[in-house]
Amino acid sequence: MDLDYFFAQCEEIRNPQLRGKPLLVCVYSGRSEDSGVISTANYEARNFGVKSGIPIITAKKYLKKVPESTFLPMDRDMYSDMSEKVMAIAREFGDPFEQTGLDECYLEITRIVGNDFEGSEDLADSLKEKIRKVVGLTCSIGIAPNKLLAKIASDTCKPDGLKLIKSKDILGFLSPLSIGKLPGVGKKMVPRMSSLGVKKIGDLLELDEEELTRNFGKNQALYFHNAAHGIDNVPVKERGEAEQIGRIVTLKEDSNDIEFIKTSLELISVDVYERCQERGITFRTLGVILITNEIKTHSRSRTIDSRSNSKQKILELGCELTEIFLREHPTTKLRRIGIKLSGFESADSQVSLSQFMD
Ligand code: TTP
Ligand code: MG
Repeated sequence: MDLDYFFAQCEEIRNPQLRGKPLLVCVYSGRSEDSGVISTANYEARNFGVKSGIPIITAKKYLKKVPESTFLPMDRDMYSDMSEKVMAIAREFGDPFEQTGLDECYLEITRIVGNDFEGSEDLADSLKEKIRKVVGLTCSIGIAPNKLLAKIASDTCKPDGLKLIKSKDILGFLSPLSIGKLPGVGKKMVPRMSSLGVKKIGDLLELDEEELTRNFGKNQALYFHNAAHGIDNVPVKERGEAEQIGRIVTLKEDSNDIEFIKTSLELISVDVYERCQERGITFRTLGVILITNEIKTHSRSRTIDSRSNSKQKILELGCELTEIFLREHPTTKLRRIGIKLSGFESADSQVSLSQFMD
């Protein structure tokens, strides 16, 4: 998931009058009035050739004939705030979840939708819709068998796009793309690739490993060779304290009967509880993931006042959130259900804190 023209879109949300005309977020260096570079620009400005990284003076030249263009200084605090809200939503949709920048993250959804991509587009649509409704931002999502392909897919469907690449379509999708679309092939690398006859990603398939190694060294050669084949085995990894523990199961049959669903929730509660126990941690936030018989994915979460690691508490909260959802959707039946814990702290630190307070 990658947010569209992120900093500029944040500014459009703060001041909707800026929509529909070129808007540029600038990093002013302060040396003279217009010295500095463009951080990002909305699509209206991009239509005039404006790109991240070009001098502000150049952008002004491109937009000479568009006096209604707006140039704004960066407001990183606001963008970080928006980013946090988006990521709090996104992490409910993947397990594991990995944030890799202010405006991008990866979600492992295999355990949620299964191996066959069934329901993956609905899941992505729900995520897009929730981010748009709650925060107001549009984003683009690529769904693929690995992170490399998902990233390229999201880049090719911008803005407000959704692109699914199934295993059988990998080479057909990758080969015609220009080589610059491959992560790691920057401005300097493009002419080097070109001198080897590589203009498209597919052209890489024509070079043998020896030739690649001679030109790029062993590590990069291996990366290019694999990437051109759509191979990437780097897993989605939780980062730092943002880790979460979760488990999703399929109900024996589709149901909206809380007593029936509770038997599955009991099973999951024990599992996540034991994993917390093993690691000696307590949680503050519990979320449920609810996948309906129409393969629509919903999530609900609750942050509790005091930390917990009680089996009873997990089950209780899980049931409560599920019941609230079922009341809101009286005709919906659930097919799969999951629980996710986050906001961890080690149980030890709590003990020592309470001792200290005594
Ligand atoms: P990107 O996701 O690369 O760009 P974007 O979100 O503006 O546009 P797109 O719709 O193509 O995704 O980067 C995210 C933010 O990082 C961007 O809004 C501003 C900042 N940024 C810079 O400050 N300088 C840069 O050169 C780039 C590429 C991004
Ligand atoms: Mg972006």
